[in-house]
Amino acid sequence: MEKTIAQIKADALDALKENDMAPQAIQDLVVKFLGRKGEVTQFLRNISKLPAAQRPMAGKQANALKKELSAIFDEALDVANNRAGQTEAPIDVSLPGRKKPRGTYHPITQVNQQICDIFTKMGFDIAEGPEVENDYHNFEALNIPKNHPARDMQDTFYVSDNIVLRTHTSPIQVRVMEKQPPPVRVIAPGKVYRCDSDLTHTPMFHQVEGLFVDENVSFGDLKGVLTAFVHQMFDDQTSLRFRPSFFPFTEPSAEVDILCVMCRGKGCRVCSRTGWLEVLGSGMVHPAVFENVGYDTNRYAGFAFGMGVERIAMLKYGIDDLRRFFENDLRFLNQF
Ligand code: 2NL
Repeated sequence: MEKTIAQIKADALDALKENDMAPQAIQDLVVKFLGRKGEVTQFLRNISKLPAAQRPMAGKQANALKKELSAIFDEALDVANNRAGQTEAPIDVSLPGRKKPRGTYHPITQVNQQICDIFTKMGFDIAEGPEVENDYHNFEALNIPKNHPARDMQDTFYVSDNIVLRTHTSPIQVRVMEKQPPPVRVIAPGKVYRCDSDLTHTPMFHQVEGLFVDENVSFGDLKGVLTAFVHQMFDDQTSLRFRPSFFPFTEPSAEVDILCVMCRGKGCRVCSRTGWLEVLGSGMVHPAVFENVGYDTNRYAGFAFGMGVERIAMLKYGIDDLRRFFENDLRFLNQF
């Protein structure tokens, strides 16, 4: 036998001393010492040739060395592999960072937010309520009679006999009035549902309604608040027109038009040659509605209004196709 266990160990550690050994060079050492024909393996094989008295001790030492070297080589391999990984893909800290694409709020969310901001700055609170509503809060309390076309299956999604998907956000305001006495200044934003789907209608759309109730509230207050709203939403030069209309829940009622943002009143395709665009509906709250919520109609008066968020967004941004809002095409959405 040429080498002792101590010599084999010294040789192995010597061989590993070289700094920055490549993983492959360490693998070669594993083979050289621990492989099938490696030095430690050979030593174990030759033990039978030793005098019987030396065999147990030599076997013990050789097996211990095998274990020890295997741990040392493993550790060295780990270190070398890590170093190799780093040199293959070094991080250049002087390069600018890679930009992550940034999301934006959906234009309907943005316009809804702008509408809410304008009214909260005027002192209105924001109220919310259920999208699945009962017949009473969606229709009855609002003076919409049993035979009104809005109640038809054609126009309203019925969940059951007297449960519907709300067709407007007015029921939110009815619930506010049931809970608190005047003064009331709230706006009610939210999703509403109508059984209707074509070029200009989607089964779900967004509405913001508003309600102002106090002593001595007049149609002049309605005009002032809605004029301030339009001037902030569009621009402060925008002309408005209050046109007589009808809603079961207001009397008198008025629709608010603005001078066409496209042709400035000359008449074009967008305003159907009228020079005016309808932006919202409004009116003085009908006494029947106040009676339903227990408000004293001799003491209190109020105005209310309602608008479609999609419609406001289309007019503000000059979008001619309602379906753009629902297609989730990022080329469209990223423009806002
Ligand atoms: C429209 C018209 C309107 C109201 C909504 C309302 C609510 C209560 C009482 C009375 Cl609680 N009125 N809301 C009033 C007038 C018009 O909306 O064209 N919306 C898109």
